[in-house]
Amino acid sequence: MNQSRISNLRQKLIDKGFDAILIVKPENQYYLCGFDGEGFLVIGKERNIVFTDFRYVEEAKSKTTGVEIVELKYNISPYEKFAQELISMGVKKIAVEGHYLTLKSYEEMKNFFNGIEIVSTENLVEELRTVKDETELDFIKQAQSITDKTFSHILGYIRPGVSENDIALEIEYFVKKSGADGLAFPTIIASGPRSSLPHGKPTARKLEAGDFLTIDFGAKFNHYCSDMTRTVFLGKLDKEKERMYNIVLDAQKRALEYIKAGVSCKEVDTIAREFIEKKGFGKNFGHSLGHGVGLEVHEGPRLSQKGDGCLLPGMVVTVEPGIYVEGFGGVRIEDLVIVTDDGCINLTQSPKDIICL
Ligand SMILES: [Mn+2]
Repeated sequence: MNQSRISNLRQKLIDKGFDAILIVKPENQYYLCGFDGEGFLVIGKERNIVFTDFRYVEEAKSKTTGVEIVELKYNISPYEKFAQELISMGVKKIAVEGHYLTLKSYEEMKNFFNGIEIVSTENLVEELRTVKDETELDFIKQAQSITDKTFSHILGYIRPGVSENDIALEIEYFVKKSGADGLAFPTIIASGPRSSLPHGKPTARKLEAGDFLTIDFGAKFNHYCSDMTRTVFLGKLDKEKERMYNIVLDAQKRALEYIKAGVSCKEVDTIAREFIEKKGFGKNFGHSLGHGVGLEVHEGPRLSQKGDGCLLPGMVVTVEPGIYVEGFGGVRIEDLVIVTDDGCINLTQSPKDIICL
């Protein structure tokens, strides 16, 4: 499996005229060879090497496939070591991850890479990662299933007087107890007037009757993330809040119905956005409709007005319209779906009809 990932990347390198690529981004290293320590990965035309130090050598040997392990010693710059290997591999032109390599590393690299041309590239591995294979889909499904289980648990915990921090803590405990590696990202909890903050961090605020409560969280299972948002209501629902909720839900349903392989990423965003605009809340939906999810909670493709390209079967994306009214409250509903040839498979099982607690 990793071998086909490496050979897909190699083909891209050959097409672009590179002899090798230096991978520094951890998720890309893990994706290509299973290495999850600290180090560097070089993919060449014939050899692939993980460079790491004593702390990770043993683990790297047992966990990786398709790569040699070279130990980095403290008395030599890693870039000097790479240069020695690259020269022996006959590398003349190497790609680096320009969106991830620091300027300091680049300066150091230049000192040792005499006669090797260094070219900045972006997202070569991330592009491969947008389409998931069966193993990846299975891990994402399990991550989302833990997320759904946690949501149903947390509904029994939410009541006036409980703080946002309490809820966040209970979510994290339950997610880990359920077999996840941990959270996919720090949980977003925004209640009452704070629910108009699209990415509100939990605070000591205690819930009150009449609050909207937005909970956005996910689990990580075997390195793969899930992502879900639900907005619930405390007490007797008022008409304006119910109307807001139903507009968001309708916008999401429209986008979900539209999704299938071949449609443009930008169009999916437009479907939801135009609906919300028509209902008078255009300026209150200030973020994009969705994003890819995998080893990172935010990855390609982007479902936004800036998104380019089309959806492909096996992509995993969120669909998460929202309306946020300053000082009043906000609603977001987010599901996670797998794109298929004729539609999508919704992995999110948690209920979406308005929940009043
Ligand atoms: Mn999301």
